[in-house]
Amino acid sequence: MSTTSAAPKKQHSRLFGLPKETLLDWYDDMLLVRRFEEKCAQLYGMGKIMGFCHLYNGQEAISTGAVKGAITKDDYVITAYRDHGLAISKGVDPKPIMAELLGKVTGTTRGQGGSMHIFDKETNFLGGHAIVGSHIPIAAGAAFASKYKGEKRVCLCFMGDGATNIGAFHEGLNLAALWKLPVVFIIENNRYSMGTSVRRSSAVEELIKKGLGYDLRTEVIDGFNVLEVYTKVKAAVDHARETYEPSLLEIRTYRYRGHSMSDPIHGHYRTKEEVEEQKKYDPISVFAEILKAEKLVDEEWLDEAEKRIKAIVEECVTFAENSPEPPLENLYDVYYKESNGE
Ligand SMILES: Cc1ncc(C[n+]2csc(CCOP(=O)(O)OP(=O)(O)O)c2C)c(N)n1
Ligand SMILES: [Mg+2]
Repeated sequence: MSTTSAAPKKQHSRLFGLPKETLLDWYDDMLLVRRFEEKCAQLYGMGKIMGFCHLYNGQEAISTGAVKGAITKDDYVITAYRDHGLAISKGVDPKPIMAELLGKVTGTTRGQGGSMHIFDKETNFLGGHAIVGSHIPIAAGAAFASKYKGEKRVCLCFMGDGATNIGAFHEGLNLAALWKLPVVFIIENNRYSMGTSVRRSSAVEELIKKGLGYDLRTEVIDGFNVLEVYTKVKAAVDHARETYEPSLLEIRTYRYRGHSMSDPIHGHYRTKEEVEEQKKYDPISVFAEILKAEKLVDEEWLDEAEKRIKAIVEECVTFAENSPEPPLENLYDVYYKESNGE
């Protein structure tokens, strides 16, 4: 045995041995999602983004920990209409996302899908679905395809708390459990579906209990801590890859903005104080504090990160604003694809 072996590297136990570059990359990703959404709110106010637009502010630890952290490019991600953050964390170029929001031909769906329908074949981002719960059986289908072809791809299926009250949720979970499909169902429990709290809409408040009816592997996760999201989602993904067995995860989170851009931030269903109280657990600040405590970053680095991310968001806006609108003859192009019989 060598007596001159290098001294062991300092282990950051609360950082799960993750390399510094990875952690800083995750910080950038969370910040990009936050600043991208803030810019969307601004552009919406200026009338440059129109129609439905649901922002992800407050939920960034989920997209970064689960999508950027716990899966690979080959894995699938599918979600509902609150989709910008998950798309960015999946590696979809944010410039075409912004162009899609502005209805430009360079957008991810050639400007004809809008905010709720971000798709990207290249990164296996399967959308962007406006009908609550409709994508859950589609997730089971994507996982079925993976298993049928003998691939090892896992599908991460995100949904809101409200979606767990929809019939398609139960159909999707049942088939995934019955056929042992490699899908991880993730409830982003932000406590409200539009203006209705979980208590007023679900027979069980602990949504995770809904997995017991299908004998699913279940786990509750703190959605304010990106590291916890990463480790627990990764465990479910590894399990799905090895055994083809699905899981149901409930990530407890909070949305800072109104349900969509046309809704008030608190309205009558929650108080301003509640929103302010929840902001004390802001996932980006929580992560910044961890990184600082571990001496991986300082205030100067954090300021630089702000500048770096601001420049990326500005590039997205310039790209989108300088892009043309879709020509009229494209009108039916993106909706149907002729089958070649395969
Ligand atoms: C089948 C269906 N019913 C109703 C709606 C209207 N709707 C749009 S979003 C929404 C709330 C869903 O809340 P949740 O699943 O918790 O997701 P969140 O918005 O909190 O991310 C409703 C009822 C819809 N789009 N589809
Ligand atoms: Mg909700």
